[in-house]
Amino acid sequence: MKCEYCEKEAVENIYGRYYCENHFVKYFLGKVRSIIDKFGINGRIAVALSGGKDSSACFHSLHKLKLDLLPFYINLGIESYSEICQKKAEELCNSLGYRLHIIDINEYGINLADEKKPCSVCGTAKRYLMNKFAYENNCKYVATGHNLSDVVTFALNNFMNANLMNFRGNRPYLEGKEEYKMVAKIKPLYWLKDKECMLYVYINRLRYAEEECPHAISAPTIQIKEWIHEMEGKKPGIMLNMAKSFWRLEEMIGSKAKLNICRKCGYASYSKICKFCKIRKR
Ligand code: Q46
Ligand code: ZN
Ligand code: ZN
Repeated sequence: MKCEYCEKEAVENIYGRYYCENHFVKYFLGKVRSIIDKFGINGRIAVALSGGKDSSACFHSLHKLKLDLLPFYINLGIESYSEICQKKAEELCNSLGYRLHIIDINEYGINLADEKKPCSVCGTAKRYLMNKFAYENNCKYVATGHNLSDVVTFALNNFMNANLMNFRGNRPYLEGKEEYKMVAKIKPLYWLKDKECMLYVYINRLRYAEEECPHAISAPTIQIKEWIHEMEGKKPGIMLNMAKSFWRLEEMIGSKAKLNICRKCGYASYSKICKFCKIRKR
């Protein structure tokens, strides 16, 4: 099949349109640009690198769009996995001319191997440390590599568990709150599926870790993601519509939770002591 926009062979079919490598990359960057423009992103962005394909695609696309970036990596101290991922993130940064900033979770007294629910602790620690790093380094935003598949999976998982309190954070842009030391969050890959991120890293020959976190096997979201991809295969566009619906729902629900300042660390918290400080105390 030929590309819709030139004579070259197509490599991808997106919602019924065929794209060659060049035009696919243009499509991809156009989707990232649409998020940047819609929310008027202008200023330094701390980019969270995990060593995986999505954050690598996120960082590379923002670099291509010539934004002001500060890449960082959170070493979770998970056996050899964390070391491999750090190495890949460092290689990617070196190849693009950046220095990677490293944050070591063990320095905060957290050891995921000792935790009964490592993913829950890991999620809290990552959110906290990302924001702290961005805030302390005068960044206006934190960018993460969450893509369309992740956003829909996350929202569906909460929906299926009647967890409407956590039914937030699905939007591509979450405003910051200076008085709570909260930096704005952006998801530049919001409109792009897993498979498209994979194709982007492949075409651009980006370095990324193919290894999975050993704790990922027990995550219930893996099955949900497989299921939505199967549905998407049968009915292309269904994921896009779900993301739009969840976005609207989130706006309608709003957030009634009252924000405080953690008495221990001075960052935002929904109780007197933030979740991160509670984990550290434990
Ligand atoms: S939450 Fe769980 Fe992931 Fe953390 S412990 Fe590994 S699988 S890395 S996104
Ligand atoms: Zn083309
Ligand atoms: Zn705290």
